[in-house]
Amino acid sequence: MEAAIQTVVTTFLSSARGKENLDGKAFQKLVKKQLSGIMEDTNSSSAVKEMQQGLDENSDGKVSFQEYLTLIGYVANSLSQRKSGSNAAASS
Ligand SMILES: [Ca+2]
Repeated sequence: MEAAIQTVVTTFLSSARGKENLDGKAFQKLVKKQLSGIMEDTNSSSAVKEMQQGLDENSDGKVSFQEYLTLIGYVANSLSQRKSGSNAAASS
C-alpha cells in the first residue's frame, strides 16, 4: 500500500520534471507508459488528449497533481468494479 502511494507520487514528479503540472506531452507519455495494461485506448493520442481535457478542471491545458489523482481514482474505481463484478457505481 505505501509502495503504491510512493509510486503514484514519484511517477507524477518524474513525469513533470520539476514542474508543478504535466503538459500534454508528458501526460501522453505517462498514460501510454504506465497505464496501458489497466486502461483502454492508451495508444490513441486523441483518446488520451480527450481524457486530459476531461481531467483539466481549471482548463489551463495542463494536468496538476490534483487532476492526476482524479485519474488515479477513476482507474482504481474501474479496476475495483471489474474485480468485484459490480457495475453499481459505473454511471456518473
Ligand atoms: Ca489543469
